[in-house]
Amino acid sequence: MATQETLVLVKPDGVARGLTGAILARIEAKGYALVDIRLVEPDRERLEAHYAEHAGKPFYEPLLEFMMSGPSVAIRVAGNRVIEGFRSLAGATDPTTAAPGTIRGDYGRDWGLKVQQNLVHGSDSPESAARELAIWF
Ligand code: DAT
Ligand code: MG
Repeated sequence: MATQETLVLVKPDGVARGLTGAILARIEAKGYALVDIRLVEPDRERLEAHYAEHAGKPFYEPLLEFMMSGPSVAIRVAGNRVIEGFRSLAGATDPTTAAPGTIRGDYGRDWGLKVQQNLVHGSDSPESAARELAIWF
């Protein structure tokens, strides 16, 4: 597959901890292009759209609360197979089991029940990327 676009979010924990630059550096070092970038303080409506697939799950409300706790940096990233590639850079959802060398593995901490504080979001399919990019840009 050729060039794709994906939505990357540096979530509120990543912004608050001053990790935006480190995360951007990894995206750039991998050779992906930064197409657009903005700081966003999302309201509930935007987050309900973004996380629609998780509505009703036990972690849904805490996840929305966390995502409203501060600004996120939204980035439109382009590159060959960038959707799969960024998820590989990000690592597993749970920061404790995310492999060393990944963003979540290197910077993510075990916050007890707060698995949602895993620093970044990356779209998981071309369909998700198109839908999510329209929500954040
Ligand atoms: P990912 O962000 O790796 O695509 P996901 O789409 O399954 O993971 O979940 C979205 C976010 O929700 C995830 O980044 C953190 C939070 N989350 C997922 N599973 C969770 C759980 N079991 N407990 C708490 N938060 C969870
Ligand atoms: Mg996901």
